[in-house]
Amino acid sequence: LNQKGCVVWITGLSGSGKSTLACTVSRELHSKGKLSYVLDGDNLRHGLNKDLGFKPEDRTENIRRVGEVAKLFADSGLICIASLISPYRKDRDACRAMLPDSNFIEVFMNMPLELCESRDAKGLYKLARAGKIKGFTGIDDPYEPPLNCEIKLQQENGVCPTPSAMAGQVVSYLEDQGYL
Ligand code: GGZ
Repeated sequence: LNQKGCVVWITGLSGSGKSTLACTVSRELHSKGKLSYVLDGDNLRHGLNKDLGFKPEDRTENIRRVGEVAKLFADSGLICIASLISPYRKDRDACRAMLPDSNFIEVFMNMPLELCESRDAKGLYKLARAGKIKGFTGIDDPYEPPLNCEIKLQQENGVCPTPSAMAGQVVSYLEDQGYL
């Protein structure tokens, strides 16, 4: 029985493809007979974290809580996939510090702001540009890229890899590390 759990922490701008990747990795793992669970920032903000907004201290608390829950899932032997903007390096590092080091796998969606903004699925960038949302990550709130992430996903020759190609990279990494 393979029960080695871990946390796959996906960070990046709104619209960079975090939720899609989380979902695709989870489905891929399921097809390999491996249980995983997705903790998605936007979803959790409707329940566990519905008391939190987007001020820096609220984001920090949001990430801390998700980090704690992810740790519980990993302790139980699951692969826990967390997808949150998690814009501040110190908050992500604090989550990493909760786990034995190799059990925290940081995945950076290194997508240009222009690409994320052009997708604008919910029209939030448009609102942020118009000043109707204040403190939007990438517009008037910072995103601090990881310095030492385990996996960096990005465009090649100006083209973003497909979700399934990116999920493949994550799954290969998990295989190499003995999680599958
Ligand atoms: C960033 C915001 C904001 C502001 C609302 N800044 O792409 P989405 O829309 O569907 O998901 C984003 C979500 C971000 O939640 P997280 O919990 O991942 O953020 S953090 O890790 O920073 O705590 C976005 C939407 O909420 N959203 N206002 N001001 N994203």
